[in-house]
Amino acid sequence: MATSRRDRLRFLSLAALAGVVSAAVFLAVAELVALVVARESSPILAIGSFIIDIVPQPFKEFAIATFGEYDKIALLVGLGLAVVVAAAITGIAQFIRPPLGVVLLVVAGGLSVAAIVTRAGATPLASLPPIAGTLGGCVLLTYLVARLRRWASVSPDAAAGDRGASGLDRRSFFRVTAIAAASAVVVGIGARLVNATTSSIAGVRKALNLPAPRSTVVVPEGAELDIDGLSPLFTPNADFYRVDTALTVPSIDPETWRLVVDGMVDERVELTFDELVGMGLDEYSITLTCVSNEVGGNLLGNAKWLGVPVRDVLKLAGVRSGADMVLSRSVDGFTASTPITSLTDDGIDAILAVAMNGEPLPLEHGFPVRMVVPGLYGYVSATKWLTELKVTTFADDEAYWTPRGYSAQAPIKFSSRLDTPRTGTAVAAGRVPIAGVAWAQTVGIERVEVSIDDGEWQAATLSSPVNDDTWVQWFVDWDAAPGSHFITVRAVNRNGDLQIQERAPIAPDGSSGWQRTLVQVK
Ligand SMILES: Nc1nc2c(c(=O)[nH]1)N[C@H]1C(S)=C(S)[C@@H](COP(=O)(O)O)O[C@H]1N2
Ligand SMILES: [Mo]
Repeated sequence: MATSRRDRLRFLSLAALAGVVSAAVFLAVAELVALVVARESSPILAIGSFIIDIVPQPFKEFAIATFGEYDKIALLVGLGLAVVVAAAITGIAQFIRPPLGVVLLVVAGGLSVAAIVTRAGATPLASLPPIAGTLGGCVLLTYLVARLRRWASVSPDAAAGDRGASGLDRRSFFRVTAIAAASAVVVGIGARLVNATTSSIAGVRKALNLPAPRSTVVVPEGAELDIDGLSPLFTPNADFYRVDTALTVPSIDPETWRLVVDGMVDERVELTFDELVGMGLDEYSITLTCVSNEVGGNLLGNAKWLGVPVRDVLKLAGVRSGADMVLSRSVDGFTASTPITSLTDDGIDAILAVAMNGEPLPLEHGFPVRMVVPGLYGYVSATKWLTELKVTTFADDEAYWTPRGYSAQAPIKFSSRLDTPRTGTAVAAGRVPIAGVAWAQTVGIERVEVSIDDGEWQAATLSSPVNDDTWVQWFVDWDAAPGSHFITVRAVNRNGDLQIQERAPIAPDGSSGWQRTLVQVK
């Protein structure tokens, strides 16, 4: 074995390199095999999804709060770094004590098989890619580290000699490492790209022709105020918040999409996309809200949705008595538990939506079909990439977030938000509009009130409401004097209830409290 510390360090680094290249081969082989036998089971994505499902709730909230929209990219980067470090350790282990590295690689392979086959909708074939990857990685690791060890034992002064047995081992180590690394990169990236482009649903979505709607949303005069910094009445799709557990956006072809209605029904029903939209499309304006929205937060938006009432679809199947919940399921396994009354009540526009603000649903917002239910937080109602409606009971079934610290039922706590002026951007003294939005889906907003520096509550002017399911905009004209000021806002709904003042965290059923904002006036 190499004796000098420098030599030892050199060989350990090369062993780490062998480990990293073997891991790259593992992933490339797995991606290649996945391309042939199981498109949806890319090991790295499956492991990422597995991690999303098992990480504790506070950590997930931290990730969303810290990285926002980029939480999944952050996860992938973190995962990538962890894989590199683990792979380097595997190489070193194999060098110091063979076959320890191979054992570690087999354990990693076993864990990926477990992560993949436990995914919702995984086929038995899905275990092939990580098994093939493990085999490829093990063969390469064994070969490379064997060369390295021979080279190290024959020639303590490793780098010097290019002749004899050690020179041979040295050359074959580098040659095989380089070839393996290059092919892993080419094959791995190639397979991923082919997989991504051949399943390109973006093009299908673009070409999709929806039947003309029977009705469109009527926007009354004065529904939209023209104030700088105020949220637009309809949130553009590109700006619409996105919250889901999907690491990669599911690609679903409307041609092969089916909606199954089963469970406590008279007759199981299966609908194609054409059958669903053939039932007749109407347009609805509904404000969607996430339970993770903090007081003053951005996790809500308003859109015009084109869809079919859920009650019409349930009628086709016939709901049996005793059912009190519909468990809606996404193709990726996510589920939401919605009280059946919210879906069958003639006065509530719960819909299966196929379009958002005049275009087919964007892929990230649930293409081709999602649920939208006025008055309920998204996690208990707004299932994207919808595939099944199971009529059931709260006693018998549980949705994705229920065992993860959130209530099985969660009506939206009505609330108000200040959009402008903002904390941190000083405004000039004089006439300053204070403006924002307020929402009380299914009930409607009666009044919004503003208090400056804890003084008298003054009524804000409201925009003309589109309907009770849509937020309203509000504003107050303020004669701002230089200095710092506190602005507090609260709403009253059409039942005459005052917005809850007491602060509550987002778990288990949504935040509450009046937003109080500090603004600087120059
Ligand atoms: N398939 C699926 N649907 C889902 C979710 C999810 O994680 N997976 N998240 C829900 C939550 S928590 C919210 S708030 C809304 C958000 O919808 P959006 O991303 O279109 O704004 O989708 C809901 N539908
Ligand atoms: Mo949510």
